[in-house]
Amino acid sequence: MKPGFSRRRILTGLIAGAGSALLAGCDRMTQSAEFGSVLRNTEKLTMSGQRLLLGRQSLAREYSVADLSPMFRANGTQAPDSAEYNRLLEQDFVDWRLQVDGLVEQPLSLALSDLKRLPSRAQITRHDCVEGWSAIGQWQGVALGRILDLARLKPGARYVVFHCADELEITFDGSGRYYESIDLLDAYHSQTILAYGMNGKDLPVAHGAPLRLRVERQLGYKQAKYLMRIEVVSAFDALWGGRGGYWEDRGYEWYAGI
Ligand SMILES: Nc1nc2c(c(=O)[nH]1)N[C@H]1C(S)=C(S)[C@@H](COP(=O)(O)O)O[C@H]1N2
Ligand SMILES: [Mo]
Repeated sequence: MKPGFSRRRILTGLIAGAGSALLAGCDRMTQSAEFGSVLRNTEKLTMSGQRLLLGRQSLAREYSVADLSPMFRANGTQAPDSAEYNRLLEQDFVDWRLQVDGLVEQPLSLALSDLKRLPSRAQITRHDCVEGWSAIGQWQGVALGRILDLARLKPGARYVVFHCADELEITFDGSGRYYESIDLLDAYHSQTILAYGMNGKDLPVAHGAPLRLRVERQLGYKQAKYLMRIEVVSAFDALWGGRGGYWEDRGYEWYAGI
């Protein structure tokens, strides 16, 4: 018996229990070439299961101002120590640009003021770190989907990679560069934003200034801070450790659903 068999049965059970709208989505999924490999991996089963049960675009819970945590801990890098980042910070990020490239028709180079001119969204959500702490904060920014639409995805686009300014501990791959990636479903989720504001102020350095990702249905390490470049790719195995993120390359799961 192939190892995927029992998982397949579980998933079949999920499909049988789901409504007809979900079934339409499942049918499309079954037809896709990747379906077999999706089933081979428990982590991806979690992803499929979450999306089948909760719906592909279900929202993370949003809170009210009264729920804001009085103290929102900063974690990981709290100030990138590169000369380049410090120069940008000293000038209040006027020279900072977000590069958008890869599998796009129109590569972009966006100033913070460009991003702030676009329609924005504010959301109060709970951040859950894998280390076991949570905090509720308000985030304001522009929908990632809007930026991708401006850049116009090319056929073959599947993942969005976030390249950050900071380096953590340099290990096996000769780099400690922080990076992350998400798929297009999460990229176009309505709560997935590039945030330049936190709790009504500019995003503080400790929390990722000038721009960070908020992808609300996943754990803290997916919320890449200090964004410099967004790259659209068809696969991420050629990047750094090949697993799609700094912590993923060090053993954490790529899909960190909560
Ligand atoms: N660039 C970068 N992004 C990062 C990290 C980091 O070290 N560098 N740490 C991650 C982790 S593990 C968590 S829990 C959150 C912490 O976000 P906060 O500092 O705003 O609390 O950022 C995530 N994004
Ligand atoms: Mo974390």
